[in-house]
Amino acid sequence: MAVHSEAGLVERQRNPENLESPRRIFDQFLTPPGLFYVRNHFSIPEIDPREWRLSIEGEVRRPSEFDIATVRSLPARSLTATLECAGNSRMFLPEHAKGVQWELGAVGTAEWTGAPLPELLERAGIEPGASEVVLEGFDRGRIDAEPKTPGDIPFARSLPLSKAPEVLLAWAMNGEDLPPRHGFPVRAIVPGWYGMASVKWLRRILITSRPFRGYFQTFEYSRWDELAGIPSLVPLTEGAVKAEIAFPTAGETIPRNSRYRIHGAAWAGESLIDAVEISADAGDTWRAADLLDPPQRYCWTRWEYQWRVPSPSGPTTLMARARDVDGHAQPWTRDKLERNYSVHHVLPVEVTIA
Ligand SMILES: Nc1nc2c(c(=O)[nH]1)N[C@H]1C(S)=C(S)[C@@H](COP(=O)(O)O)O[C@H]1N2
Ligand SMILES: [Mo]
Repeated sequence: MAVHSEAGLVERQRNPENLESPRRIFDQFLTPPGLFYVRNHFSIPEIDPREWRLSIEGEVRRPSEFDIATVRSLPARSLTATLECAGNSRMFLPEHAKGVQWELGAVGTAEWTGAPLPELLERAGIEPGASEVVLEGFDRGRIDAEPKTPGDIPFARSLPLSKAPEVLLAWAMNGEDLPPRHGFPVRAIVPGWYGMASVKWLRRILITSRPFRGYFQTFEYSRWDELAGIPSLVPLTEGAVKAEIAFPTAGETIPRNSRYRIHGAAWAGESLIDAVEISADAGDTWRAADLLDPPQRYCWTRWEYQWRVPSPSGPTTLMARARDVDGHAQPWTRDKLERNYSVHHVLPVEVTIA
């Protein structure tokens, strides 16, 4: 496993470039762009900002094109949001699951600045009966594994028009121009949803009155849902409630009779974290962790727990579990309906007291 020397990102795949954040990102509320995980399905497109245009078409009264100066001149808003890849933590599944083998660092938090999506939608004028917004990126490629794509396809995802008021067309990340890897010059930020919805390198916004059935909406980034007892595939949308233990790491040796700061972060999709609890005995007893960041919509909350490490030596299983203010808690077991995505059940971290 190679480490990206300048930034400290862990390379999970070279081409396309897929990079995981190191555990020290959990020390800061905002993740520096140079340490923010990178999830690409195709090569990063080279975009000349002077040539770049974003079009809006489909079920609109005024199909239009926007250049970068126009997008940046629209009323701007800043939004702090955590992005988590739906494949995050896949490495911890007991059975190998297909896809990039992320540990716990396909997640990060940034302050995004840009134009609210409704600003563009209002200028284009949505036709009555329209229901979805398809976001298309500039990056394209062919998928050779079954089901093979019919030649090159773009990365594209849709969302219902009802989600549009929360969506940002972002051109800055933590106050600076978006880096090329994170979607320069403009990307979507769909807060509270898994990362796949936040399409980078935006090229086109298509308004439709039919559900979009693209590759990354059906074959990938979908889950099984029970439709009157019949499993049917539905696109992934909102993220699930989840806590991650950043430290200690699995296999660590911890001095007996010591104090150890167990810490990490928790997030809850469109909801708010209510509590994080820690178990140092494989789930028999639980104690409340301290929340270090006030719970804020769309953002992670970092937490810590001062563990009084007992005196008997031996292996110990640590666990964290979070719940949100709407009563959702992390499940104890893995749900098969989730396919190879949304790993958010309670995960053990095995350490040794010595
Ligand atoms: N155009 C485009 N947008 C994309 C992707 C992509 O491959 N192409 N990957 C998606 C996925 S799966 C995730 S998790 C996020 C990751 O954003 P980041 O690379 O800025 O962390 O971007 C999303 N947007
Ligand atoms: Mo993702």
